[in-house]
Amino acid sequence: MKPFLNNRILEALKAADSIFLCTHIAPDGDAIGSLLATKLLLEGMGKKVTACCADPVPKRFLSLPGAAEIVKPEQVFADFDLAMSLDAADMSRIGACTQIYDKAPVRLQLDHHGTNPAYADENEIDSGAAATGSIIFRMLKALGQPLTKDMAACLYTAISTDTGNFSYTNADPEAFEIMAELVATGFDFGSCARQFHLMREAPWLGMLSRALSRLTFLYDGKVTMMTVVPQDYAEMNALPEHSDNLINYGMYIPGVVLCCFVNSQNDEVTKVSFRALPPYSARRVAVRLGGGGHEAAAGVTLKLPLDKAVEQVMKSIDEEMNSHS
Ligand SMILES: [Mn+2]
Repeated sequence: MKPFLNNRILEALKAADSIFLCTHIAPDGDAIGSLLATKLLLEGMGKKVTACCADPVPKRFLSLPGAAEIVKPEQVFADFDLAMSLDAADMSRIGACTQIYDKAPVRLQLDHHGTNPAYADENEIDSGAAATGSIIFRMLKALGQPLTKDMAACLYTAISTDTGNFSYTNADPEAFEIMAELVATGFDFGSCARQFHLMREAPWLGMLSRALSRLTFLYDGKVTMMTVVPQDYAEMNALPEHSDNLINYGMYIPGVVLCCFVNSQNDEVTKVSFRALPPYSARRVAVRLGGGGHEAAAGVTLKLPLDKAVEQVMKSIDEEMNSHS
């Protein structure tokens, strides 16, 4: 287990009474799991905690302990002694939580994105951590707090989703060490695993069928591209969360080293995600377009219509493929 390094964060948390917690927009399992685990941890220390996310909590995470208490920024009127953001690679990623976060007298953050500019007053950023959930586990140990079943369910959600159910290379020894302690609490591992890693809602499968129907191979089968458009969401009764992880199917094909998922939002905005295998870098492809992320997984939101976005994306992919040919 790696140590928690920034003691000033621990001291600030101990000294605070009211705490504002927030996480990134379009929240994933690490975002919601980290938010709820930290909420439970700090409540266990007698703190008054408000957990906030600017975007709705995806339905599949609503069964997690405390998920119903996550509020929207527009529901928050109180002032706080301290604000902490979790898993947000830069401050714009917390969306409308920024106003509340920024006016707190002490601003902290925990994150594991290598591109994080350390925007808080006190930062604990470890790009070597499998998930922000791993850093929260270190913090729990450093604070000497007990690990409860409810916290275990939340941290399992955080770490297992960010490691692709322990199948990505970021699933390091620490992730498995933490996992052993989580399972030892007796939390309902079986139903959490089934819920987060096996079950799929019908609209998600509908979106998958649309994405696969448009899968194209580029660069002699080394690159794949998939596209979904607003009409797909409407026809499949799908929410934004129903395109989560569809991109991975582009990487499940032997020989593919880089894949791209183009998610058209409307005539003006196109979200694009990337996955890559070394030596190719999803982060480099995204950063050239103004986005960010990890070597293996990254993304960008382009203020461009679909066709113009694809043009830009192709240029960045071309640069990446030519740099290693
Ligand atoms: Mn994460």
